[in-house]
Amino acid sequence: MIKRRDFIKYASFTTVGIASLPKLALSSINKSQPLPLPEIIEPNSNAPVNLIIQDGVSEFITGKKTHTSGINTSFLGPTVKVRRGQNVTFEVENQLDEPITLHWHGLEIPGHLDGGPHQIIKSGEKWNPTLTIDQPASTCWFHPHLYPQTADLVMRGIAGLLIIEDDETDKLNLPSSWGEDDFPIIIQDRTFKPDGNFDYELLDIVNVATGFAGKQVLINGALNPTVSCHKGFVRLRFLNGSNARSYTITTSDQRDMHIIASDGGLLSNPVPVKEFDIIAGERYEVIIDTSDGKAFDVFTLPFEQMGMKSKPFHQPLPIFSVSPISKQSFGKLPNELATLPTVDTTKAHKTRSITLEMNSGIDKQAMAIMMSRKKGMPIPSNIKMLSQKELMTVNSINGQPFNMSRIDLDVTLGHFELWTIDQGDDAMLHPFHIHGCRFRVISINKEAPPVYMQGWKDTVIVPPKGEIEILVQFNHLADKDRPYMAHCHILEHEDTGMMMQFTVSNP
Ligand SMILES: [Cu+2]
Repeated sequence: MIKRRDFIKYASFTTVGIASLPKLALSSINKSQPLPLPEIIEPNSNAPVNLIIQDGVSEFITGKKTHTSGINTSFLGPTVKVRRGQNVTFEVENQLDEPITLHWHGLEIPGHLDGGPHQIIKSGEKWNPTLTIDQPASTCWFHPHLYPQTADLVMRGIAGLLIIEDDETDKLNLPSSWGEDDFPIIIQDRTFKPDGNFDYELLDIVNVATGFAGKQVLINGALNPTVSCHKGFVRLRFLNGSNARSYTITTSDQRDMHIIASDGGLLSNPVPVKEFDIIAGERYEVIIDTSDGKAFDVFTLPFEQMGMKSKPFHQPLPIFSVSPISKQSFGKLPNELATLPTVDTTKAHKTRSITLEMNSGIDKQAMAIMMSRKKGMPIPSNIKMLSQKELMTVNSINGQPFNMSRIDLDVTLGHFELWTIDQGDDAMLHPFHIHGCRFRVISINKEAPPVYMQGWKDTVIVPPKGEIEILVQFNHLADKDRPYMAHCHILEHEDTGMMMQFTVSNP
C-alpha cells in the first residue's frame, strides 16, 4: 500500500489528519442530485461517430443559466467506447463561430490524426479522421487543442471520454455495466459569476502563473452529485479534466480504493490505497467494494500546489457521494490484471533533457497580486503589470516559448528514448503530457514512483523544483506539418508557451 509519507518525500504534500475528515457530509444530506452520465456511443459499423461541437446553456446552480459549450450537448460530451483492432471514423463538426481542433488524449495514432494545433477545423466545417485503435484497454479522452485557446475551450466544457476495450480485459470480468457498477468521474473546477456564468480569463497574471484555480468542483458537470451504484465491486474511472488543479482523492470512511489502471491501461496488480493524487490530464481507474451497502463521500484533500489551497480547498472537501442500492454488482476484482514489460533503460537510443520554465519572478509577482486581491488591497506599486503580449510568452520549454513554425525535436520511429524533465526556478507543479505515445515513469526526484504510477502513462507530475525520468517510445510517424506536441497540461501554461512540438521520422 502507498503510504502518504512516500509522497511527502518528493513533493512535500501536506498531510491532513484522517480524524479531521467530516463523516458523510454529502451523503447524509439527501438533496444531492444524481451523477450525470454521458451518453455512450459504441460504433459498430462503418457509420461515422458524429461529434458536434456546439454552444449551449447549462444550469449548474438552480435558477442560474451558464453559457457553455459541449459535444452533442451543452456541456462536456459523449463517452465513445471502442475496441482494440477497430477502425473508427469520426465526423467532427464545428458549429462554433470560431476555429477549433479536437485532440485524442492518450491515443497512439499518427501525427496527422492527432488533432493538435495544426489540424484546425474552421467554423462550420467538418473533420473526418479514421483512427485505427491498436493499444490496450484504457480510459482516454478528447478535448480541443487550439493554440492559444485550449484553456478557454476546455473551460467552456468541450471534452469527452474515449474508452478502449479489448479481449484480455474482458476475461477479467471487471465491473463494466455503465451507470450500475462502472462510472465516469470527470473532475473539473469552476468559479461562477453572480449571473451564473463561468468566471474565467486566460490573460490574467495569476492564471498564467498558477493555472486556473476554481472555487467549486463539478463532477460530470454537477455540483456534489450522488453515484447510485450496485452493491459489490464498483469501478470509478477518474479523469482530472480541470485546467490546472490537482486533487488528492480519499473517502469519508477510509475504505480501500483499489487502483487498477493508469492513463495508458491496466496495472499489473490492483494497488490498494487510502488516497491517491490525480493531476490535470491524468486518469486512474479505481475499484471500491460497496458490498456493505453503506453510503460514503469522496473527498479531495488540500494539495501542495501553488495557488490551490484557498478556501474551500484549505481543508478536506467532499466532491461527490456514493450510495449503493440493493441490486448486486457481479464485477470482479482479480489479483492479477496485466503483464507489463519490464522497464529497461539500457534500451534507450538517446537521452534528452527538457526544462519546463516560467519567466523569472512571475510566480512571486502573481502570488503578491493574488494576496492583494484576497485582502481587497491595491496591487503594490513595485509590481510591474505585464501586457497581454508579454503574458503570452511567460512560460517556456528549454528557454523557448511555443512557436507553431518551429520544430523542437525529431525522434526516430520505434526507438526508445530516456527523457529527463525538470524545472527552472519556479516552484510550480507541471503535469507533463506527450502526444502519440505511452511511456513508463522511471523516477521522480531520483526515487521510484509510487506503485500506481509504474504502469502505462501519458501524463506525469513534475513536482515543484523536481526532476523526473521517463522511458518513451514512438510507434507512429508525425511530419513537420502535423507534428506531435509535448506540453504542460496546466492549460494556462500550455497556452502561454509551455509546449514544444516534435516530429517522428523513419530510421
Ligand atoms: Cu505547467
